[in-house]
Amino acid sequence: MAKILVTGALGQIGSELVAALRDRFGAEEVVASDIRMGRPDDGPFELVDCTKSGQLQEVVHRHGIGTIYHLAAILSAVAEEKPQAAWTVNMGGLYRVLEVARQNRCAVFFPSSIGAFGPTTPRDQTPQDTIQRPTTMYGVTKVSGELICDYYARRFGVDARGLRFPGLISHVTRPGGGTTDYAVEIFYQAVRYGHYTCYLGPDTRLDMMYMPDAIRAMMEVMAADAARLVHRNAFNVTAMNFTPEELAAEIRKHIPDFVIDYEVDSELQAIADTWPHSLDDSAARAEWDWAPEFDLAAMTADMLERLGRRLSRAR
Ligand code: NAD
Ligand code: AKB
Repeated sequence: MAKILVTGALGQIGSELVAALRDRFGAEEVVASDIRMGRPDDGPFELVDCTKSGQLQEVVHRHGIGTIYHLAAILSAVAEEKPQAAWTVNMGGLYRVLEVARQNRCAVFFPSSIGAFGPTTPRDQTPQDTIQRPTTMYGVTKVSGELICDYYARRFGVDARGLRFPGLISHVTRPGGGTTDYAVEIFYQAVRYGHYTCYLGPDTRLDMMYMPDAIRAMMEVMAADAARLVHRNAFNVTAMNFTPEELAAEIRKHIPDFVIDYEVDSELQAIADTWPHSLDDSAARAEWDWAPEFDLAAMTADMLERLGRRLSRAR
């Protein structure tokens, strides 16, 4: 089997995806890479800046790569602070990955986001195919990324597939500068201090997913029967949606004294206010049998149990 390359492998998703891929295919079959040096791991690691074609080419040739999970990116909150850098990394990186994939016949996974939608998109049960006029640089790069993946598939036969993820909640690696990060930070603060000050308003409803479902979704869409895929790319996927108030109420079922208060960050709130409340993921369900396992209650119980154990050991 040709090997797998993961870019941005030290991030929130990559740190768990690499472990899952190595469990499935073997440690030596999965090359983790990032622009920064990682912890010593149980398999190959390469320093790769995804905006540098030469570095990508060299690693793809040397390891005999057949599939690239392209996770390297700048997320929404940081992208609004540094829009030029976000364009360079998100679009420059993806373009180079697709070119290397075209030249070496690699398959590519590209993660899009609820950020690919905008204020004129229907916000409830957002359809798979709908208006996409995002007003953030992150969103602009995600829509452009979806389109260029479709183009490379149609024009050059690159097997590019992808998902539109909602906010992802996880306990292994802290998130890297997104608008939905509150839904992770709240758990660390709840376990440590029983208190969290939220930067989004109490009624901000956003779609979310627990990381085990996200990892499984990536691997399932890449393994899906191509003949069944009508969309191939940018599938809406979701598992739950909630507001900060609703998440706090769920946490209180486990930590009754937990307190949430609010200091709204107007810039992050403005981003969240342009994103969907809930996605319609029926295309993913119909075309490759997508089904999430974790709802709000199951995710909250698992997060608190795992973080509780880990943080108490660290004390
Ligand atoms: P992250 O910020 O945690 O990790 C991104 C990684 O990319 C970091 O380790 C960083 O060092 C690396 N990186 C940055 N610039 C690079 C470059 N030039 N070359 C190589 N590596 C570089 O992000 P994440 O949460 O793991 O997200 C991964 C992908 O999934 C991104 O495309 C993101 O937009 C998308 N996504 C994430 C979420 C989420 O909630 N985490 C939701 C929707 C979509
Ligand atoms: C972010 O908030 O930027 C990400 C995302 C939903 O794409 N978590």
